[in-house]
Amino acid sequence: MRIDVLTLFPEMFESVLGYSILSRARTRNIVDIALSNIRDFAEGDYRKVDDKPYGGGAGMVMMPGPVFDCLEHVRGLSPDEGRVILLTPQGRRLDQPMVRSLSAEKRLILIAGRYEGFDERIRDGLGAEQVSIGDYVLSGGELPAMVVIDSVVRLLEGALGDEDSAKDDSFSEGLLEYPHYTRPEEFRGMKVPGILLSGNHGKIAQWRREQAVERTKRRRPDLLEEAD
Ligand code: 6GU
Repeated sequence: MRIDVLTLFPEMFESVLGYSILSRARTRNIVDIALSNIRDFAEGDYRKVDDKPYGGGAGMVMMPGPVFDCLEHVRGLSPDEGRVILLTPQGRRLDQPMVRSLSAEKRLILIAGRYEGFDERIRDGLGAEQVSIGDYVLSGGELPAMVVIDSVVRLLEGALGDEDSAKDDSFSEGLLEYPHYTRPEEFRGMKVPGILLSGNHGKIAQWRREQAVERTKRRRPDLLEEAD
């Protein structure tokens, strides 16, 4: 998969992309992530990318020109059309089914914005899907773009080792994940459930399923209504 990111702060991505699963997926060529700086497409000595809102009001608005020009340039970097996603709190809320659908694409183009908002012509004219990562406000689209990248890349073939398969993850079947334990068998008076030490794989699978359902019922009853 190829992922292009359009941002005013490419440096913000370096640390997240440089560790663990994402770093390994990049070195194994499972994903190619390219960062483009929207400011490189701004005009004038000051390379201005934002301006005051028409009609007045607080804050600055992201100008359409640099974003359109940057996207046009980025489109030409690869022959694949790609699914274009604008990160905004006004978008459709990201969930695991959406992550799965994004992970099936050959190319994603993510646009992260800053300031009080985008000029509305960015939403209208870019043909981008609008995606939010939840009902709260962040200072920009960079962290949401990193959330999309992380959640998508870990589903790509070969991104996780065999031992840490994604199929049992929380939400993978619309349920929260069952509880995990490792050594020691007893820690500060808290014991590992006996069933996990029994060696009975059928019973263990059944117990984990029950725990997942029970935990989802208690913590996220909203998920159970949609689960298989
Ligand atoms: Cl995609 N952007 C910003 N600025 N805030 C958010 C968000 C996106 N998703 C949730 N909050």
